[in-house]
Amino acid sequence: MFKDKKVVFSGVQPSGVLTLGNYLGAIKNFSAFSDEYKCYYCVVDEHAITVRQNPADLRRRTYETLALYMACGLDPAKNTLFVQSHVSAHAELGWILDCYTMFGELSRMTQFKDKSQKNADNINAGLFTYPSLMVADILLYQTELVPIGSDQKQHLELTRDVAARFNAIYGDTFVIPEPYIPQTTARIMSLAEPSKKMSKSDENENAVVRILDPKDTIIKKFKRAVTDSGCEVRRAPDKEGVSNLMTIYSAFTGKTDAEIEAEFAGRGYGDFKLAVGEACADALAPVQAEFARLMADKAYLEDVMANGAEEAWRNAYRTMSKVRRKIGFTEPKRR
Ligand code: AQP
Repeated sequence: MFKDKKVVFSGVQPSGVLTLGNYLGAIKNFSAFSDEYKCYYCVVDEHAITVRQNPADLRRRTYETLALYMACGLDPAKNTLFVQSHVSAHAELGWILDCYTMFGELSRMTQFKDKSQKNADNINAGLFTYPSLMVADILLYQTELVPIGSDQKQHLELTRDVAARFNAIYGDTFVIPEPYIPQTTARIMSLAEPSKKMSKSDENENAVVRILDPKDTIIKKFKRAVTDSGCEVRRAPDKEGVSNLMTIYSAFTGKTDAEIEAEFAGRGYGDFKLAVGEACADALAPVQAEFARLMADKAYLEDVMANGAEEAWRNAYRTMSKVRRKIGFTEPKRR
């Protein structure tokens, strides 16, 4: 389809201020693909409304998420940056693929189970069929590679199953995508409950470091991070909190576990937590500065959105025409 370059697609929901998990597990890795692949990075606002959103907040966060993409190094000249609801083919293919996704498959999705528990008063049909919209997001662009955190692995497996099912019925239609999951930062854990993943919608602010938190807030949150009753900085299955902090420290400094253990031998958790907080805040400072610059220029963000949507449409349209023809939809006569 896109003869010259293979395709990368990924998305982030504008459902809150992005976290260190979103950054280290996904966005930070996106720009590595820009030279070699044709990259689509989407702000998935249609996914965000599976949980009730305040409209003004959703609108603002959509701009913010786009600005954060760029502040994290994504050049709109090299990557297609766009908003999901600006390309209605996502919803259209989503509906079609709902009809090729089984109730049993969706019932097994752990994210649906988790989010239904968290939103017991709003277990809507969209929350249930969210994964088949994600399937459509990916297949629409004939994607080869999807950079994601490990929490999205199950949805990617479903994408592969649905694509293979559709191809088996109608002949080759969709490329079957592969996940790209970072080795060490695939699952950044909550600072308050290190057995749970860090989530942007967590109600406990101390559990979550946000990309836009000021330096003193970041340091305060790391100082409060739950560790254990010991004092040894060492990665171990029974030291989830410390292991999570080591992962974060290593991601920002490039140091190995052995180097980190040697650096903090005999120094206790206080020094270690402060060092993690400083490394994190210092690494995020340039991202925050660039974000502020971009957010001050809304007209530019709107141009990026418009260009991205146009480019995405051009390629989505080719897949949609093929799918419509294969399943037997008629085309309206153009007048
Ligand atoms: N804790 C995490 N560690 C590593 N990667 C993570 N991602 C999310 N949390 C972590 C990755 O970030 C990308 C965008 O995620 P999303 O916005 O689609 O939503 P999510 O996975 O549901 O993330 P959140 O933060 O938990 O959002 P809410 O609270 O709104 O549900 C994905 O690639 C994801 O893997």
